[in-house]
Amino acid sequence: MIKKILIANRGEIAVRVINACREMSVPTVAVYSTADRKSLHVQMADEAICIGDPPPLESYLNIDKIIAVAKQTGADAIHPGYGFLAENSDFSARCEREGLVFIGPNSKALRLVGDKVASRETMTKAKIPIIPGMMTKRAEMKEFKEAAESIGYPVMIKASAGGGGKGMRIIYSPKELEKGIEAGMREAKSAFGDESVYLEKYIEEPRHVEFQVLADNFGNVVHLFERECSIQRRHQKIVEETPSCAIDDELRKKMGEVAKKVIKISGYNNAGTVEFLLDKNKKFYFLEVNARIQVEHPITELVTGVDLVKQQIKIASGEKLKLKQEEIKQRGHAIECRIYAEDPENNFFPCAGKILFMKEPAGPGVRHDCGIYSGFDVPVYYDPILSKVITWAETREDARGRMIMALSDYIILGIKTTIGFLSSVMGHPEFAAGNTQTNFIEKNMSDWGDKKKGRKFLNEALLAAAVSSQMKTSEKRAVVKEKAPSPWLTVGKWSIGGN
Ligand code: MV4
Repeated sequence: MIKKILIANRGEIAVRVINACREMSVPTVAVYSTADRKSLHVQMADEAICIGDPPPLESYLNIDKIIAVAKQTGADAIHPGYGFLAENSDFSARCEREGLVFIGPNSKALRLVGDKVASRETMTKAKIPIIPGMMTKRAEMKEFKEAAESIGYPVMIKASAGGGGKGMRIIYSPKELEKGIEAGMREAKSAFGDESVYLEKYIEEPRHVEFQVLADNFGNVVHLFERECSIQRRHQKIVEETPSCAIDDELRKKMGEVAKKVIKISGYNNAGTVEFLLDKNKKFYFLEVNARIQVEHPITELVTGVDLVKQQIKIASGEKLKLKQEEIKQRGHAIECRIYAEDPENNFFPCAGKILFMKEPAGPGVRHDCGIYSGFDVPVYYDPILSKVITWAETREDARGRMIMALSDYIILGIKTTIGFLSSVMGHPEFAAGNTQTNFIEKNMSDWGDKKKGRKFLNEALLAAAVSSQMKTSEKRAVVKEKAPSPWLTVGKWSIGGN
């Protein structure tokens, strides 16, 4: 069994992982940058070590430093969360060499699934359906032209080392191709350090349906059904739900089996997500494997009752999967809304700053995975995700109703957030009807900012004033580390008399 876990991440996912460790009585080590001294994950972990300056390369991406802290604190395992080092095969390999357990897939599988063209080749051999397109990278311009003709326009340029939509572009006609390829290669080089690009048939108005899988170190693989993540903005998911309205039980079964096969032939272990695109005719294509715990994992946890982070830790400890495919069922419906520190009235511009007041949503069927608190200063250096609201109910309509309530109860003052925008998405008749193709935001929400502009949120200003004095006493305690839990640690800063 793992004795102590270092969490190589920050924010809500670090908090989520620490909570799983606490439930399993595994001690935790938080690492943090100087911008995160007062972060929630630092307060919650049993130990916390500062690893450097705010820029990610000097802290959360600093492999040498993180390995050194693991050794120094006696942590024998590292959970990478999502982002940062989560899908870095060099980091996974380094942990393997140093005798540390990387709570994620082995480095070989990680390398394979990180190379889109290589994995397309592997999948073709195994008769996994993939989007028609090129099977080689590093082609000459002439070969790109021939490939585009045989695939048929429009085509899509993708980076082999890419994923999550970075570096993609659509090409509608032969005259755009050459410039597109050149630009795509430049972009891929600067984003991934690898200029390899390839062409695929462009699928119009697809839906994004992904399957959660768990694989132990003994070849046992189960899937935990799908998540639909079609509502995205510039390749950033903002709403996810399960089950998907777009697939029936027959298709669900087929895609689940294909997902497991993808995992088996990749030699993949631990938790993973197999992404598919679903076209208008309900034909599905394998897209990529996301080799990490994902932001949207809670919706799967709510409908299946399986704690995915605990499963990750058990698998990494060398336990066999106890879950049987027949026993995993979807019950009810879950929706997740991601709360970002962004201004939806100003093109989703990131908004760092101090949170003057926060009231968390709560109630039956409401889960709040959160990395912030009243008084916390959101740093500018990292992904602006603050928290996630996840609701569960027996039906989609009731889960949507609970989400609308939860979002209206949720107050964050001091910085701009996407809460109001998400409320509008939840209330939109097209969302209510389940019309969640990937162009949902452009099609239905593009005038949202204009509608809201000029409105004065007087209530917010009044609330801010009212709570600002209270803030002085409700500031979170400094980091205090004691072995035994004590009520004095939870009361916050206080004093007798005066202010
Ligand atoms: C595509 C596509 C259309 N045709 N590939 C975006 C994320 C990345 N994992 C793959 N993506 C897409 N790949 C082909 N051949 C359209 C998208 C896409 C998309 C996919 C899922 C959810 C939202 C999306 C938004 C824009 C484009």
